[in-house]
Amino acid sequence: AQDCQVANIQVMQNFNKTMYAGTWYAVGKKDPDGLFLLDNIVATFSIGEDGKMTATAKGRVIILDNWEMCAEMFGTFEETPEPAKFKMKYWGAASYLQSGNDNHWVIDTDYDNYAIHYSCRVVDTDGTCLDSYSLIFSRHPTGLRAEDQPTVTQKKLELCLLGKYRRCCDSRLFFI
Ligand code: AZE
Repeated sequence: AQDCQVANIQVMQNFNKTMYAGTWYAVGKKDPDGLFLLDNIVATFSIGEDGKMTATAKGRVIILDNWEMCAEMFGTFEETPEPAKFKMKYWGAASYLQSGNDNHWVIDTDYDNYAIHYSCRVVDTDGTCLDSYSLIFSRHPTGLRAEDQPTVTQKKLELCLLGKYRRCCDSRLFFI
């Protein structure tokens, strides 16, 4: 059953950041309030010699109402006692892009095909999330494998976000 309490959200057990490293293509997303990456989102995670995870993300954004561009973003991750829960500090290559600190939780992944990311920015007084964003990642720019769809749907339900995602990212544009 879903109680939609942020504190009760199950994350990936025994998360292995080395296996998570590499490129992920967003094939679905639930937006936060305000500005966010629109589509064509590709994220690449790396593990440094110090063992710390970092990431770059690219995506289309529209800023200043009608200026469309490809945002190049960077993130560094701070570990927490739970291996799949990170604190992400992020910023843009250009100063007019967004910067901030977000939670970065890996809800589920098989490392080779799909990953479900979740970030709650604001927890409501009742313990549910007031402002969240979530990305469904695939290792394949063409989308999720049919066999991974049921798992992803189940996790969307557990995040209380079923029906709130939209498909994103014309995969052809990844290669431009
Ligand atoms: C994420 C993948 C890991 C690295 C980063 C990510 C988040 C990026 C943003 C970007 C927002 C940009 C905006 C620009 C105008 C989770 C995709 C950095 C939150 C709104």
